[in-house]
Amino acid sequence: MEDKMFCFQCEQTAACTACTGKAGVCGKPFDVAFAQDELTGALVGLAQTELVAHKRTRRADELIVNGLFTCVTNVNFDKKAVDAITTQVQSEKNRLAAEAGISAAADLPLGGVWTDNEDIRSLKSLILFGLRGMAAYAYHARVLGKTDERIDAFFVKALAALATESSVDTLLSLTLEVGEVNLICMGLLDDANTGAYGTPTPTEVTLTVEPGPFIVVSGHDLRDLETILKQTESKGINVYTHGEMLPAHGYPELRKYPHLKGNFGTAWQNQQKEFKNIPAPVVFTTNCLMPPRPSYKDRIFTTELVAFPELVHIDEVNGEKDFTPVINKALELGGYETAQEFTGINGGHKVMTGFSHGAVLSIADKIIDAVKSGAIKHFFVVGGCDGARPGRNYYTELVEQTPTDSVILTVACGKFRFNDLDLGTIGGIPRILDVGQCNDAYGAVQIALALAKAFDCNVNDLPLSFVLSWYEQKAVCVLLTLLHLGIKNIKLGPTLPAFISPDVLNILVENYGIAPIGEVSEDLAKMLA
Ligand code: SF4
Ligand code: SF3
Repeated sequence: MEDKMFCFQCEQTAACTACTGKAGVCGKPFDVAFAQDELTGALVGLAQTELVAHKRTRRADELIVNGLFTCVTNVNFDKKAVDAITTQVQSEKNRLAAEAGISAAADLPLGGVWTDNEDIRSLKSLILFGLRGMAAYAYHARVLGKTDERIDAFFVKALAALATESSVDTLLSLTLEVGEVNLICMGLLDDANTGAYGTPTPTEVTLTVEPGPFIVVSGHDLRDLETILKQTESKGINVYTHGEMLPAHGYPELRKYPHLKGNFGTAWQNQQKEFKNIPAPVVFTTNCLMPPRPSYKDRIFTTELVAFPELVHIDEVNGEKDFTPVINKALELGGYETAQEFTGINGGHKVMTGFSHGAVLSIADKIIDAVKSGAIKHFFVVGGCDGARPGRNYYTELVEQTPTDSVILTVACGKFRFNDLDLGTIGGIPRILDVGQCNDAYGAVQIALALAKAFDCNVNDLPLSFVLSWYEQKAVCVLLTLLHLGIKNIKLGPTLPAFISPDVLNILVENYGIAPIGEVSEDLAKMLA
């Protein structure tokens, strides 16, 4: 095996080009990168075999979702865990081929995609990374019992196209189809989450941690949080959300647990600092896990597809998960002796969440009146991932400088840059509305579409600007959804993806007016013009 990896799927990629050394900037070692390429190649082989056999199986659907999600940035650093999925994928492929009496398609050597003509490579990367992001959403919906035939069939079609398709036009339309199907997928997850836990409503969340044992739960998986809340009931253990789990506080069926107390820490890239010597266990239910430092390595637990060598992984056995090792760790560490008044990035002691599309649309009349009276003159959607690059201060500065007659809708973990700011209210409507996790971009889209309907215009004619921050592949599929919806003039930062070739970028600029973020005051002036 070569000892040089190739990975350029996230914003953090080395020199804004590609991670090509013995480990990625994220800490992923080259052998894991190779294992992920092999897994992806195996998924392509499975998809091609399914197409030839004219047959999909439940097992194959599940393996495709798991395999794609496993390769998302900051999810799985464990070669053994990745290889185990590859073996399952190959054996399902061979089983299916034998059953259908055909020969199984060969696994795709992914190296060929990375060295293809730059436009083909760019479009195939957009498709593959978009699929990986979408698979994360499909996974969370699936654990709550929701699947959709259109999504599972599309995974097969798009994966197979990575091996068979070489026309730029066809790949371009497939890229937009990723966005179209991802809209269905985010809608499915919205249904799954609200079906299980109710419609989120505005909720204030404290950043203070009370004395005594506690557990921190990070990631996107609400069912894991619910299981932990149930298993810690009456045990004198408090539970705090972290990162993308913050919006969980908005859901009535999760908020009802009195020991779901507040939120610990900020966005993922601060975890190595914020978890230093933390007197409590932390459970990672999805991305974004960073290689744990020695001062807290013994208290990090993973579950679902998240894995890191030597960490305890909580498995599902017969549909049940037992978080006893986490509970015992919480009791052993004991938490803080006195209440700790933590703050957000800007010094705020609390944040608000729960402004789901259901909650916002329930006050649609109030919002429409505020627009008609001129009290609200502009909406911004400032959403997406957070990350370590200093250029991300742009998002804080932008939000701080937005005019007082504007409202900011936000989703995903980029909000931690500004969600503790007190920007006041307009006629009782807070100026910062946290719609939820990155998948709740679905909700932001529903709000935008409802406003367009109320004003009898197109979303692009609304006084509404999209300013996105990206880091990993879920942001890629959300961006593709916005493009599929025809949303124009999106600003994207902090840097443009390394996998977008100049020609593909030109297409995006010409057709959608997509532009990199620039200087805050200039960008604001343009958006408000
Ligand atoms: Fe590099 Fe990002 Fe790939 Fe990690 S996921 S290896 S940081 S490009
Ligand atoms: Fe953040 Fe990882 Fe992307 Fe769900 S948690 S948005 S970076």
